[in-house]
Amino acid sequence: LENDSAPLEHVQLDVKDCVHQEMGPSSGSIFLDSVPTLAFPSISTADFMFDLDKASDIIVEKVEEFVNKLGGGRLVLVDLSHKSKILSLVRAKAAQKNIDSMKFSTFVGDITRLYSGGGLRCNVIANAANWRLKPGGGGVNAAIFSAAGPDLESATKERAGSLAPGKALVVPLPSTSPLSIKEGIAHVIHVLGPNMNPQRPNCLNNDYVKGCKALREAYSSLFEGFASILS
Ligand code: AR6
Repeated sequence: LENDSAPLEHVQLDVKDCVHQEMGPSSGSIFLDSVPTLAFPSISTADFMFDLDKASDIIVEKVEEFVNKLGGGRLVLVDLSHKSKILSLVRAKAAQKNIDSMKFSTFVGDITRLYSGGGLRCNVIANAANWRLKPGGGGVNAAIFSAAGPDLESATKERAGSLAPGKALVVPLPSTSPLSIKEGIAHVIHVLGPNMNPQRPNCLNNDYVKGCKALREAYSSLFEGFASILS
């Protein structure tokens, strides 16, 4: 599952158990086709300027808490670049805690092209949303709304008009959406993380007591949302 060029100790697959080792859109990948998988970006750590070291602690803590409550479900943290600091931090900390790499791993790629661009099958993706649940604004939010087309905006609107920090909203993606057709995504889970960027609404002004609490809540809401889809 791991496609990063960094050391593979955390994500080493047991090759003898793998039918395919290569990943690509046409090869069908290893165990991926039937395993419910949530791909999620690191919430709050880019536009919202949350401290990466603190965020990586929280991601690993929450993954560890939920990974065994998800039955067969898997979690994959995604970022765009092989140089992603948050991916390196999380990989190192997950390895230290011996988190099962079949249940949690990291992946470098565009979250809107995981299957077509990277051969990774995910049926659920998370979005680092804004409080209005609106398209645009840059980052992963703009990418997901743009790739999903107007279907995502209308399906989101039907369920909620806004989101509070720390909360998540599960939205079933209409099968007419290009993200469903091309990538096999059935649900998008919007998550609003805490904001440390003074240029954005509800800035916490570096209050990391509040911020860490809200980020923990955000990941709990996200993983509970994924669990609710599985059950
Ligand atoms: N695929 C995978 N990961 C991505 C992609 C992508 N296409 N695009 C960005 N990332 P951010 P935030 C990574 O800024 O900090 C928006 O304007 C990125 O490298 O999208 O929670 C919303 O409207 C980083 O690791 O989210 C909100 O107002 C992670 O996704 C605000 O930004 C999150 O970066 C939310 O800010």
